[in-house]
Amino acid sequence: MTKQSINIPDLGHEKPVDVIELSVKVGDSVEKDQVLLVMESDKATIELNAPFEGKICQVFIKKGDQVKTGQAAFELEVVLASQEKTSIHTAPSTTAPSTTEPKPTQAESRSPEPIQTTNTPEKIHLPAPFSVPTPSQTTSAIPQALSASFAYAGPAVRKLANDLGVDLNQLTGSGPHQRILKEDVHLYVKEKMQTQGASPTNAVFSWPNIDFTQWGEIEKRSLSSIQKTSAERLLRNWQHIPHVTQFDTADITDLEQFRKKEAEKLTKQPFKLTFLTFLVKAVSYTLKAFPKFNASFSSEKNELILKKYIHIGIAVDTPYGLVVPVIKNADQASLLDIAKTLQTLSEKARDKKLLPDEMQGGTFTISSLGGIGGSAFTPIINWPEVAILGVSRAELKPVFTSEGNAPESQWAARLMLPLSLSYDHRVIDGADAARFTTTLCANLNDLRRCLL
Ligand code: CAO
Repeated sequence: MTKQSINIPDLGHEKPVDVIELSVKVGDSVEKDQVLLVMESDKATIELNAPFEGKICQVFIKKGDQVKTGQAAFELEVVLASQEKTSIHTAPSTTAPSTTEPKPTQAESRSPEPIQTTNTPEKIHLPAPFSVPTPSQTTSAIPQALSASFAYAGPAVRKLANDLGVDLNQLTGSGPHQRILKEDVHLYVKEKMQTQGASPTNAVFSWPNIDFTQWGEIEKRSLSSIQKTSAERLLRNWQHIPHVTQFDTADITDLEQFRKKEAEKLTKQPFKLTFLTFLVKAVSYTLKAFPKFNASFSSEKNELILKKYIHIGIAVDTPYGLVVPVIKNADQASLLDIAKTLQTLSEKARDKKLLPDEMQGGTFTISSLGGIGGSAFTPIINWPEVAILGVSRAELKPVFTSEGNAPESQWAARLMLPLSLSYDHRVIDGADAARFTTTLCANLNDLRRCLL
């Protein structure tokens, strides 16, 4: 036995490449030509194959590492018979093996030099002894010895599997000698999607890597931890809750006049009486009449959990991402208390000072983009809640009305507030949603109804 270092082969350039698959571990027995690892440059997938039959005694790199030409990758304890059989000397060579090469004993007596082996489809010129087996060689050379840890597949199939996030060891190939084909990968993904559905936890799909620099200059920005958490939750909620969005428009002309008048009296206070305050009140009151919207749904037990408390979550836009502090028992709070709490929570949110308890226990969320603009949007439900209200910018609109003191119907300029209610259609019917928004609009139109 002789120990042999196996290095990353000449990649043809100085740039590091990613190790996308490590097919062996310390102690594994490997066949000659067995794939030890797969690297991926921006242009090609490159395999590093075992130059001899043997046992892996050291692994110097791991999946995800970036490696360069000449870097030590493995140490292999070469099986002597393998060297005898193939008569391959241990130094890199560009010439074909010769039967007159020194005998293994002689090879052993040399100071072993690192071997650079590879199987590169595109760029790298291989020393003949270590080249890719031809299909006929493959027939005999890819044997039963292939263990579960080694998936037998070509570079193109490995690249496809990597792009789709598929572990090739989970597949049985339908090609000759169980070689995994592209069709096998596609079939596997299709079956997974059908049996498990797509979800963050059982995803078999990942977006292919694209090098955008090929079209121009770019800048990379990492997501904040808040953004990462929101991204995961939004994806989960969007995928697993059947959303429908009901749109409606509330006439808030009178309410806004009242708000402005009252807000002027409070200018010396450390908080603002914003329109959102009134909305929280109106929503809380409406939820009392529509308990299904103030609930959670257990799909496992097929039951609706109706909550006797009303805690309103408010989506707050911060430089670090979206957070949702909660106004507890909003139905019982006065308008001034709601205004103060809103102010405190949104300041804390922007200063990253919210406590976990201040972001938990919400029963219904309001996402207000009205201060920014827009006419409608489709908010994503904030699980475990079953509905969320999106609020867009109020606008003066001509409305045909017969209400008020007008002797007969006429056009009037009214301040109209667009509302977008997304709800979980498993537990809320469209008719319920239309009733909810109609009632909410009526309550906003005349907030005195909330005193009843
Ligand atoms: N129509 C017209 N004007 C509105 C309005 C509406 N629907 N809502 C608010 N405004 C006005 C306010 O009256 C205020 O005007 P003044 O400065 O003249 O008084 C101005 O817009 C700014 O309001 P605001 O945004 O500071 O206060 P707010 O109480 O309306 O909202 C908060 C507070 C925390 C909800 C808001 O700052 C925020 O972060 N909104 C973004 C929420 C978000 O990102 N949602 C998306 C979630 S999904 O990605």
